[in-house]
Amino acid sequence: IHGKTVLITGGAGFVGSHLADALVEQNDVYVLDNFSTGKRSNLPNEVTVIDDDIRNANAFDQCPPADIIFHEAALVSVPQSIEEPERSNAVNVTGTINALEYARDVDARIVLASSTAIYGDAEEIPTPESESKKPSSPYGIDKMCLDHHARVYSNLYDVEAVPLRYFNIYGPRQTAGDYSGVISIFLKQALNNEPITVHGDGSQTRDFVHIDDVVQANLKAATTEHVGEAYNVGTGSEVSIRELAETIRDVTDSDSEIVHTEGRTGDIDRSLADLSKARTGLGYEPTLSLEEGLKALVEHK
Ligand code: UD2
Repeated sequence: IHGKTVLITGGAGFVGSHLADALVEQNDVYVLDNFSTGKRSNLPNEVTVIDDDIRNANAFDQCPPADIIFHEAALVSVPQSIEEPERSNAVNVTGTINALEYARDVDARIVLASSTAIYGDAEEIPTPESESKKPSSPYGIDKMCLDHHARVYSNLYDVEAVPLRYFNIYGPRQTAGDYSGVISIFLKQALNNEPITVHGDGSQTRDFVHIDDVVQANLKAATTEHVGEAYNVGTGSEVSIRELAETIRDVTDSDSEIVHTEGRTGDIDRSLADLSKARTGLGYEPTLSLEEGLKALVEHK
């Protein structure tokens, strides 16, 4: 993509700021972020920042008509959505409708951050996009709404919407807090020689995809002819959380012990992407295995 006006919601966050990096040299990039979790230090200097909230529809009017929108702003934590379902709905659903309305107003393409959480405990593994949607958390319900709204906006209003169903993303700038992704938490624990906290027996699996591959999928979704369709973005490999804890302890040479805490409610048991549709519809191909991605991440620290 070059010579475009690009709006990134959540552009100061983990995924959004990597997209900003990839786009800023050849495009006019606007970032809409309320800095609730995003950081200014994540952003390249050349972007224009709109410090506002996606729940406020007027926030979008501060951006000149965009050609492409990447809608990454979200409340990303499953446990937080269980504690604050109303807030999760406001940010993840109302905020998405505002983004879609803006796309409709200015006739922009919109790529949206959907999630594999919409499948809940899937019957088919690896899971194709046609899997039934039985989310097991408010977060999953909200992302299911995002995914359906994108399809319906495409059908009803000809908005070129492309939801990407992210599996578990990791990489630099993912912060380690109570509501963060497990890899950032385990890495912090391992590097500090603190106990690594596996929830439950650790047999639950995830398909961990490196941020560079997520950026690749977004750039392809920005130009694909196959719009109004959702695509899985993962690697097609799964690892158990127990195994992940051991691998992270190894790659960091840590003395941490691995402890098991109570299982998390609303937690999904197995998660693994079928990438057939992403390969044909987007030309997406993951480039980093978990081992490679983890090594790069540890070297980066
Ligand atoms: C992640 C994303 C979510 C969504 C989804 C798609 C985050 C914060 N959440 O949800 O936005 O896209 O992936 O699959 O990025 N765990 C531990 N110990 C810990 C923390 C977590 O064992 O200290 C376990 C947890 O119980 C779960 C797994 O690790 O089984 C992954 O948890 P998570 O919160 O990183 O991600 P998930 O899959 O709930």
